[in-house]
Amino acid sequence: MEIKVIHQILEWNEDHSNEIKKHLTDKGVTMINVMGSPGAGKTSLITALIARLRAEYKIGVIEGDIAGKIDAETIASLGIPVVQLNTDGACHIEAMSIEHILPDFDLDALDLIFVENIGNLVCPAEFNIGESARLAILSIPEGDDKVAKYPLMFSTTDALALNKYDMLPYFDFDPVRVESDARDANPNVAIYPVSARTGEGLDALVDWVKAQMNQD
Ligand SMILES: Nc1nc2c(ncn2[C@@H]2O[C@H](COP(=O)(O)OP(=O)(O)OP(=O)(O)O)[C@@H](O)[C@H]2O)c(=O)[nH]1
Ligand SMILES: [Mg+2]
Repeated sequence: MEIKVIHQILEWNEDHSNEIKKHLTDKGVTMINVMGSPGAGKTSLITALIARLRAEYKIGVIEGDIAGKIDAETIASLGIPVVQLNTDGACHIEAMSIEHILPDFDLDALDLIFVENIGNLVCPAEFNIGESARLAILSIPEGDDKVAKYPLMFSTTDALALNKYDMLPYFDFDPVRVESDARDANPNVAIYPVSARTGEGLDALVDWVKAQMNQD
């Protein structure tokens, strides 16, 4: 599959986020903004969710990376429509770029778009991109202090996936501390211990995604 590469437009405008959200709502498309550190498992979790949702829903993916199209190739190999956004150094995706990319999808034929944001816990949280909901991923090897150290990411997310739960026996990671910090930052956050590798906990996360779709 030929993979289109789009380069980020550096123009910030919150109005564009609102316009995108309205446009997607009109089209009946739910967009999930997936955020987390490099290597937290964003692509792995998106892939695992696609496997569980694709029989029921038509899914597209926007892959954000500073450079390259490795993750887009992974998604394309699944036969899922994907556009790679290269930000050329910027540490987040902006609404303008999403607006520029959306015409590449047949929105009338889609139910759900996953956006894999740039890997870090800082800048992506500052920019609305027209998403229906945010899914932050924190993986066990990153440490249980990250919610406290990067509050904006966790206070603005709708759901928090604690990924690589299969690694819990090997790390000093206290899930109780993380849940407590996450609920202090955001009392409404939904928290899902999951493993993209073993499939543990994914049914509940799938249900969360479906619940976002039913809100549209
Ligand atoms: N043990 C274990 N490994 C995982 C899990 N999820 C992902 N990994 C591994 O973690 C590594 C990074 O996963 P990716 O899905 O590429 O992470 P990412 O967040 O998309 O990374 P970037 O796009 O580079 O920011 C890969 O080697 C995955 O196989 C998991 O639940 N358990
Ligand atoms: Mg990735």
